[in-house]
Amino acid sequence: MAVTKIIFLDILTVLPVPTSPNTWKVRLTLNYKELTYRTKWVETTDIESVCKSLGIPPTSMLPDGTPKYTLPALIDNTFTPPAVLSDSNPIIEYLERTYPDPDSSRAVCPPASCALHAIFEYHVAQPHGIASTSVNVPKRHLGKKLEDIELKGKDREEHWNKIERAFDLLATSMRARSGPGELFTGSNLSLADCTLGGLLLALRYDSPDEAWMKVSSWSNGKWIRYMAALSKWTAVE
Ligand SMILES: N[C@@H](CCC(=O)N[C@@H](CS)C(=O)NCC(=O)O)C(=O)O
Repeated sequence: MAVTKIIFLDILTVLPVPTSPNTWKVRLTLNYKELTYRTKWVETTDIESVCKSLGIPPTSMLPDGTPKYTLPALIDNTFTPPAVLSDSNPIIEYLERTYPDPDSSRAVCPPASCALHAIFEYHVAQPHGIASTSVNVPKRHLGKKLEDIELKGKDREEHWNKIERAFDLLATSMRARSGPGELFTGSNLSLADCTLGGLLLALRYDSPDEAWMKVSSWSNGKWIRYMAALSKWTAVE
């Protein structure tokens, strides 16, 4: 039996599916590229020790100056020495560089799209962007307890209205593209889809009764169609 050379590190949850937007982002890419990989599931409390033991670099610094370790991470043993990476965007760029699709129109992040993708990332993926939308997601980004940040009553309603407007704006921008397909560039996956798709998958599994219920009722069903288009690449082995 062939040895699986790519090890993908994802966060173990109590659910049978991952709920991290950033790990989903990379999983979507691995699946889209049809790469063979094995998931190493890591408990949240073990991320630092596992990363350190495997030589995976930290992705940022904590306020006290100590290194912060996060997932996703990936080890590719196809090469000697193996490629050892952390941080979703560098991992996706590595996969793109190392395993390009022979059909260049299937590229996830073509070099010409880098600047646009960086802007998208800034407005959508970072803690101040749409990613701060779900009342559940910020606890991961900001390291705060849910009960300390949870909005209530009118504030919560207003927050959801703001998010709905942001999603409507995205849906309107996506309608401006002619041609078939529900994704940002049509039917193929782009980095923007990995980012937004990762966020929506996390919302759907993490908050099915509130966040996903709301999002799926917005923008004339756009986000239901969007998720259906992504479903080809959401398998979790
Ligand atoms: N910039 C990193 C951020 C990754 C990140 O924040 N991962 C979260 C899960 S979505 C994590 O590992 N959190 C663990 C922790 O904060 O202890 C990326 O894009 O991969």
